[in-house]
Order: sequence, then structure tokens, then C-alpha cells
Amino acid sequence: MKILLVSVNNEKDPYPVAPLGAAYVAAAVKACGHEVRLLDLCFAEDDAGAIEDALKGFQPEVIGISIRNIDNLTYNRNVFYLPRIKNVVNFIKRRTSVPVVAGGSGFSIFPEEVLRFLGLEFGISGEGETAFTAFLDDMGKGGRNIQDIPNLCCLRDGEFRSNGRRYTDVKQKPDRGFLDNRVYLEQGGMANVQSKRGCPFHCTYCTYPAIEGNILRLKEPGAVVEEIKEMITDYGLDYVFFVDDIFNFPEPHAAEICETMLLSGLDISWACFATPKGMTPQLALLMKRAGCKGIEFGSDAGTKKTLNGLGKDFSTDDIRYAADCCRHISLPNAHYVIIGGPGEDPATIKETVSFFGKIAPTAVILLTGLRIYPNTQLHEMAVSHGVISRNRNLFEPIFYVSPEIDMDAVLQDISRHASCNRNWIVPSLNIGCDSNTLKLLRKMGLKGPLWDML
Ligand code: B12
Ligand code: SF4
Repeated sequence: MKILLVSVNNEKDPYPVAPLGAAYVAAAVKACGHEVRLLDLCFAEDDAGAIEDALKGFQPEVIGISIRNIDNLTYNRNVFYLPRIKNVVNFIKRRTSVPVVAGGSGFSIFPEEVLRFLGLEFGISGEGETAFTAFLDDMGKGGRNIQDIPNLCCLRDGEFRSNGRRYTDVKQKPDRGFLDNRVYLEQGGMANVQSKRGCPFHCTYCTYPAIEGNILRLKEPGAVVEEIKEMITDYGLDYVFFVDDIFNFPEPHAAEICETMLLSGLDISWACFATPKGMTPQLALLMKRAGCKGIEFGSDAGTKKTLNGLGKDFSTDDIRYAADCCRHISLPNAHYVIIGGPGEDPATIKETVSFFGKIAPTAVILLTGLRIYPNTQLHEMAVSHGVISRNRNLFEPIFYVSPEIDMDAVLQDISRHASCNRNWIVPSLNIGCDSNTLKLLRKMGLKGPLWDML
């Protein structure tokens, strides 16, 4: 069959990110013998024109839409991406009547809402490799067994049905031949790679377990390094971001990847997300020797009370120790901090600000308010704390702000504080993350996440 995948994401803030998920799905579909094309709308000046061109020369029999982002999670400067995506889908539906299937991380958080909003019948929630190929197989046979297709969601006659989840074998590899690697490297300063799927932790606000599952599935370190080697030799990609929810957990897996990188003599720079828990001087050094240029810690708060409210399983001592491990070897480290979560009050804010001032990391990325997602503990907390009513629709972005604080006053204080502390980045106030400055730094050829340059 002829399959067209359309990646609709065109967000370029904080930088454009290559549609890695679509490249995984494209590889799996191609391996089943289908003819696949991937239309990436990230840099398209005219969505309709790009779609028109893609349809004209190809005439696909099934179209898959990859939906990465629902909204930008930014309190005060929120962007809801779905109205534009609806225009894209409507244009496709006007031009062709072939089945259109939605998928992607954004879709997986809100499968029913997205299908209703976009007026689509089918979607795949969670990983797409096995599920989408099973869907195509079934379509080729007349579409009679859709109830057996894992991860499939279906909206028929107003009724939403969702089949059970099944996880894909992590031996799958993306096909980067479908990606515009050079443009992403130039404009985004990095390529992306994955060394595991799933997160076993239970932070109260987090959607990641709903997207990738709670069970850790580790890729074989040798296979990860082999993939990176191909990225360098086949596409000239010399800076990668590990998109794993947490790179340094479990620690032996992270260490083995670094050791294998060193043994293979890879010349690559990289960055990753990490947890402060279990960070050691040995691992930090090993990561640095293997090419790590920056670690982004999901530290979240600087007090026991707020760490508890966010469901974190580490302490402020763990955060301090992780920052020390990096500082001692001059490894740039940024810490995401969330202000306004459950348990936050004026005293905890003061303590958190003072804590991150003392540990003095390379950057503090301060997020204000917490986007409330379905099927999270935070949703239950938001209802019981009177922040929202139980029947409040969560699809259009809504944020948890602790009832014990006045967020407008807090933002003013933070703005004052950040103006005297150049290592503070506050997206909701556009402090330290101005997109023109970031673009300029990219034009100067700078790679990596850039928070160490600001
Ligand atoms: C790594 C990451 C980042 C990194 C990216 C680094 C890089 N160079 O790639 C950084 C920090 C830059 C980042 C930024 C942002 N991110 Co982010 N990010 C992630 C993360 C952790 C992993 C994404 C990833 O690459 N996954 C690996 C790939 C292989 O998986 P996948 O894309 O999900 O694809 C699979 C399935 O979804 C499915 N699939 C995908 N496409 C299709 C298509 C079809 C047809 C089918 C059937 C299936 C299918 O199959 C794929 C293979 O199994 C996710 C959370 C998560 N665990 O998913 C958030 C996530 C994607 N990010 C999110 C957001 C919002 C953002 C930002 C807007 C935040 C901000 N304001 O800065 C920006 C946007 C950046 C941009 N330009 O688009 C949200 C999106 C959902 C939402 N809430 O709207 C997520 C889900 C996190 C969350 N809070 O819920 N992000
Ligand atoms: S915030 Fe990080 S550690 Fe916590 S559940 Fe989400 S991905 Fe896992």
C-alpha cells in the first residue's frame, strides 16, 4: 500500500525538533513492504500547498498524522496547537477520502478529545510501530478486525472505543532517511536519539507513563551506539539529545552506553534529561568523557513539602549532590523547577529560590503553574483542592496553581529575581529564552540546548 505520514508539528521554540516518532513509524511501515513518504510540515510556509504537492505525486491509500504537541505548557504564554492541526486535517479530508489515522505523543494523552476535535475516526494511542502496521494489514484485508488491533482508538457514530495497549519491541530503529537532518541540525542544533522507553516513577503531574508506559524497556547499549555511529557517518549529525524520560536511570544502563561510546571512539556531543537521584561523581565523569555537554535535571523544587506534592522520590540533598557532581567537573547542568504545585506557599517559594541560588547550577529553568492532564494524580488533587471542577475539560490548557499563592505577585517577584540572576530562564515571562536570541546563536553555528550560553 502507499502510505503518507504527515508530521504536523511546526513549533520552533525552544528549537525545531526532528519528528523522531514518525521516523520510527515510517521505518516499521517500510519494513512491512509498504511504500512510505513522510511530509514534515515543520518548515512549510504553506501547509495546504505542501499537502497538495505531497498528495498529487503519490495518491496514498492511508494517511497517518503525527501529533506531537497539544499545547506549549507555558503558563501566561499558552499556545494551543489543535486549531491549526484541524485546518490541516480538513484540507486533507477535502482532497481525499482515504482513511486518516492520528498518532503521536500529544494524541496519546487525549485520544478521544483529539478524534472529536479533528473529526477523525481512527487513532493509535501510544507506540505506533506494531499498531499502525497491524492497522494497515487489516485495511488491506477489508478492515474487518479493527477490534483486535492494539492501541487502536475509534470514534464511530459518536461513540469512542479504545483497544488495549501493547508495547513495541525496543529493537525497532527509526529511519532517518525520512528526516530533513541537515535543516534540523542547523536550526535546532541537535539530532535526537532514544535509549529506552517507559518511566517507572509516579510524579503526580506527569503524562510520560501514559505515553510510553510504566515499564522500563532498555535498548541494548551496543545497538544505541551503533545507531549514533550511523547518524554521524550517514547524516553528519554530531550533536544529539537523548529523548529518554530519564537518561541516568537505571544507572548501569547509562554507564554502559557511555562506556560503549568511549570504546567505539565516537566523536559526538550530547545532552539529556536526568534525575538527581542516584547521580554519582563517577557517572557524571563517565558521561562527560563520553561527550555529554549538558544535563537537564528534573529537580522540580527546593523543599521537602513541594517535592512531596509533586510526587518526587528524591530529596533536596540528592539535588544538591547531583549539582555538586557536575560542578566539580565543570559539566554544565540545568535544573527544571516548578513553582505553584501542590503544597506551594510563599515560604516554600522563598526556600526553593534560595536553595537553587545556593547550589548555583549553570541554569535554572523555572516553570510556573502545572498543566493539568487527565489520568494524573494532579487532576484529582486539582479537583479536591478546589482549583478546578471535576467536569472541567482539560483538553484546552488549564493550569494548577496552589490556592495558597497569588501567582501574579509571584511572577513579579520572580521577574525581579531573574533580572539579577542571569542563569534563570523563565519561559512564562520570556526571560532568558527570547527566540530571536536563540535563532541568532544558532546562526552563529552554536549547537546543543543553549541554556549554557545565555
Ligand atoms: C525529549 C522531549 C523534548 C525535548 C526534545 C529534544 C529533541 N531534540 O528531540 C525538548 C526539551 C526540546 C522538548 C521541547 C518541547 N516539548 Co517535549 N518532550 C520530549 C519527550 C520527553 C520525548 C519526545 C520523543 O522524542 N519521544 C520519542 C519518540 C520516538 O516517541 P513519539 O514521538 O511519542 O513517537 C511514538 C508514538 O507517539 C507514535 N507516533 C508518533 N507519530 C505517529 C504517527 C502515527 C500515524 C502513528 C500511528 C503513531 C505515531 O509512535 C512513535 C514510536 O513509538 C516527550 C514526552 C514523552 N515521553 O513522549 C515530551 C513532549 C512530547 N513534549 C511536550 C511539549 C509540550 C514540548 C514543548 C512545547 C514544551 C515547551 N514549551 O518548550 C516543546 C516543543 C518543542 C518542539 N519544537 O516541538 C509534550 C507534548 C504533549 C503536550 N502536552 O502538548 C510531551 C508529550 C511532554 C508532556 N508534558 O506531556 N521536548
Ligand atoms: S516527571 Fe520524569 S520521573 Fe517523573 S514520572 Fe515523569 S518522566 Fe518519570
